[in-house]
This record gives sequence, structure tokens and C-alpha cells, in this order.
Amino acid sequence: MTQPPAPVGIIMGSQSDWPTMREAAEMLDALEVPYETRIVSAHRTPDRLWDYGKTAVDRGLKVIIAGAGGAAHLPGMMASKTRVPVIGVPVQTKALSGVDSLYSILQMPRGFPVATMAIGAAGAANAGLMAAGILAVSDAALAERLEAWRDALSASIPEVPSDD
Ligand code: RP5
Repeated sequence: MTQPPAPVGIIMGSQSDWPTMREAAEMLDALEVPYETRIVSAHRTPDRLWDYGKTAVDRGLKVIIAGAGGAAHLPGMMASKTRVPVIGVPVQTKALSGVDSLYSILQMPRGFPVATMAIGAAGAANAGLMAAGILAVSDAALAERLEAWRDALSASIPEVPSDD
């Protein structure tokens, strides 16, 4: 039996981005959302970027999570190539702490938006949640799982601080 196409693509500029981008993957695992992962670099593999963007709609992708660091052009270039919503994750860098990545992703020109998350691991995890939220608009079972996940997080926060 053929598997339905993964609705979420997690792409990243380099293998070195994976420890960050894994946070998005783990969030989608927790919410039982299928995804694919690819290394797609705006600078090192531009043809791969173009092909990925060009075929995204036909392959059934509904959301793309794109993480990159430094001169982080991947999310924006992907947004220019496909109408599939792109969620950008600025990967933390050594030289400029990820502010370079953030600014590279954030300031898109009018017409080609990227939903930009926070720098680093929290941003990647939130990208997974954002992708799930987008899909949950038309998937009642996923909406229920997402509500449960959010409720569990709220319930895990103590009301009173502890000295331990
Ligand atoms: C970017 O350059 C990647 O997204 C990565 O964050 C950064 C450094 O890449 P490597 O030199 O570690 O492969 O394209």
C-alpha cells in the first residue's frame, strides 16, 4: 500500500542544523504528524532548493519548516518558489548568536511572507507546533491532540516556585 505524502517538509541548510531542527521533528512526532526531512541549501545546493519548491504543491506538502543559520536565505527563497506556507527557524550561530539568521529570515519583502520563529531550539519546537496548528484547522483529530498537548503543558507548570 502506498503511504500518503507527508504534509510537512522540514528542510535545513546543513547537517549542522539538524540538532536544532530535530526539535521540530520531535514535536511533530509527539503530535503524530508525518513529515519528511531534507538538507536543502540556498547557497550550496540551489538547484535542489528550486526543485523542492517547484514540486512542493504537487507532492502534497501543506507546510514547510525551513531552518538555516548565518546568511539564512533558505526560508525566504523557498517562500519565493512555492505558495506552501513557510515557517522559518533562525538557527543559532557562533559568530553572531543567531541574530544574523533572524534578520536574514525576518525582513521579507511584501508579497512573500515567512512566518519567522524565535532563534534556536525553542523556535524549532514552536515551528513544529505552528505547523501542527495550521494542519489542525482542517483535521479534527489533530486539533484534539494539539489541545491535549497544550493542556498538558499548562498543567505541568507549578503555581508556586520551589527552592529545589
Ligand atoms: C547555513 O550555514 C546553514 O544553514 C548552517 O546553519 C550554516 C553553517 O553551515 P555548515 O558550515 O555548518 O555546513 O547555510
